[in-house]
Amino acid sequence: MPVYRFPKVKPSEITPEAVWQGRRQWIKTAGAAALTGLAAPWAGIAEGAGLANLGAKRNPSYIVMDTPTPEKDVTSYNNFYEFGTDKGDPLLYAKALKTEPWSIEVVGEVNAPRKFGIDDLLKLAPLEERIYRMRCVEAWSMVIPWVGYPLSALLAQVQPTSKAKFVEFQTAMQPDAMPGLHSRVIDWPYTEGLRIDEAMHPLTLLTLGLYGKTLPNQNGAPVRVVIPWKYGLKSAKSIVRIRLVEKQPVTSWERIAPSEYGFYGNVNPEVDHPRWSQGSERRIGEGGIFAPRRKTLMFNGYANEVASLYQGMDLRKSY
Ligand SMILES: Nc1nc2c(c(=O)[nH]1)N[C@H]1C(S)=C(S)[C@@H](COP(=O)(O)O)O[C@H]1N2
Ligand SMILES: [Mo]
Repeated sequence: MPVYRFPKVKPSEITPEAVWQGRRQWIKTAGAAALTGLAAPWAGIAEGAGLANLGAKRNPSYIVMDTPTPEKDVTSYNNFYEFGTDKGDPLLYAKALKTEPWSIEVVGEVNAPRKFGIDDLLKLAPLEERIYRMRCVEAWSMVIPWVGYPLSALLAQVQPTSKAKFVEFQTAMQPDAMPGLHSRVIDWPYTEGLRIDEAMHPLTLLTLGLYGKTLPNQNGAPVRVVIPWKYGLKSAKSIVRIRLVEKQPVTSWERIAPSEYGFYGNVNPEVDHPRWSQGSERRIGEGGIFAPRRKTLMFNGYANEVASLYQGMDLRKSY
């Protein structure tokens, strides 16, 4: 059985506190697992076969020790409204998404606007595997081994100007492949945004794969972002255009329901959605509706890393 290797430096030197605590928890779990003969959370996918596929190296500084959600659930329980609003629709219909050729155009307040093909993106920075906790605004969560690198590596290539205060993501519109575009559930294209410091934060991942393989279409192939301290809706799938702008962009969700979805979308158990509580969540893959709910953590458990970004802000107003 392949074994998870700890870094040579003391993890407490390089690892955010929460992750480190999680790792100690994991060591206990692994020890207990060895005694009882049960598999440790990681045993099944540590250095798994898929890893070789994209050639990603696991980054031990960005791993949570929760048991990863089974790949089958990650790829069959999805929100991707372009393909329908049922959780099973993206798996059924996203096959029709045409992912080749593909490029992301990066424009706006930048000195070097550029179009990046997928081959450019795959070479732009070393691919890392990171295991992130993900939390949907609908109060369910998953733990997903993503493959990608910090979005900051892409943004550095285009040299943002001093006026670049926000980043806007626009996602693909393929009317022939996307039945959802024919009903106006949201104002297409699906548009999301981040403040520039959020976009440059090392946790914000330009994502090209999961479970070691290229992204399945239903998870936002061929390229998406992942922002683990925010509700899932911020993590735009199948991105075709990134615009750096001076003014705060209006996101698709804000436009449909401004009282329910603000620009920030930070996971916050203290600020409920107007129609339901955000205090707890159901972890997908954990025994369905009978499994005990988990308490939702501030910033989805990434407070040590990101709370400083919001110092002095009223998080009830900036939801
Ligand atoms: N283009 C696009 N991106 C999207 C969505 C969408 O409907 N369209 N749904 C969002 C929501 S609500 C969630 S929870 C996550 C789900 O990502 P996953 O299916 O990979 O878990 O994608 C986000 N990105
Ligand atoms: Mo979501």
